[in-house]
Amino acid sequence: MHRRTLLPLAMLPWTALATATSPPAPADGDVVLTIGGKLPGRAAGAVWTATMARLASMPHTRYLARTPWYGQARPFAGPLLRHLLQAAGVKPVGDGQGQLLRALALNDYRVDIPLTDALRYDVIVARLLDDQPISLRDRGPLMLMYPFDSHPELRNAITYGRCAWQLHRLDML
Ligand SMILES: Nc1nc2c(c(=O)[nH]1)N[C@H]1C(S)=C(S)[C@@H](COP(=O)(O)O)O[C@H]1N2
Ligand SMILES: [Mo]
Repeated sequence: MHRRTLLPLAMLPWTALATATSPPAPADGDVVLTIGGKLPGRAAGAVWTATMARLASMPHTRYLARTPWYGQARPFAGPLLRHLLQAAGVKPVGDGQGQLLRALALNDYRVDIPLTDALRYDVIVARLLDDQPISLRDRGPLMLMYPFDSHPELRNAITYGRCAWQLHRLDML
């Protein structure tokens, strides 16, 4: 018998549904991004959170980027990572050298990113792909993206691996 899940889905946070067969898009009021970890001047455990509506209200950077997993170059758009970090209270020490940001994804993928990447490059938290919201199935709703097309030196496995898709949290280590 074909049976849908018996869990009271409406009561679960949308993140719990990321691996369900028909994942719903996050609702407007849902927190989609949390920034935490070592935030200078903030209590341990303090976090900055954003709903999709808040992210959507911020200035966006848009560029074409070719990735191995999407094949051809496609336009990505979203707030600059350094602006989000600034909003969250992340302060680079000096030029940020040696500081790491841990990106966490809904599928438990995690990757550590040098803070200098965010300072040097227009890394974005992409929320639009082809100018449309990115479905969970298409690796959304948020994805770290690097300007691969304008910076050939970024086209390597390490940097592609830093493009955490289904991104939901960033922690300063
Ligand atoms: N959430 C999540 N993001 C991820 C990964 C992953 O497994 N989960 N793999 C990384 C790696 S190593 C690469 S090269 C690219 C593309 O991975 P894919 O080919 O498995 O899609 O996404 C990166 N982002
Ligand atoms: Mo990779």
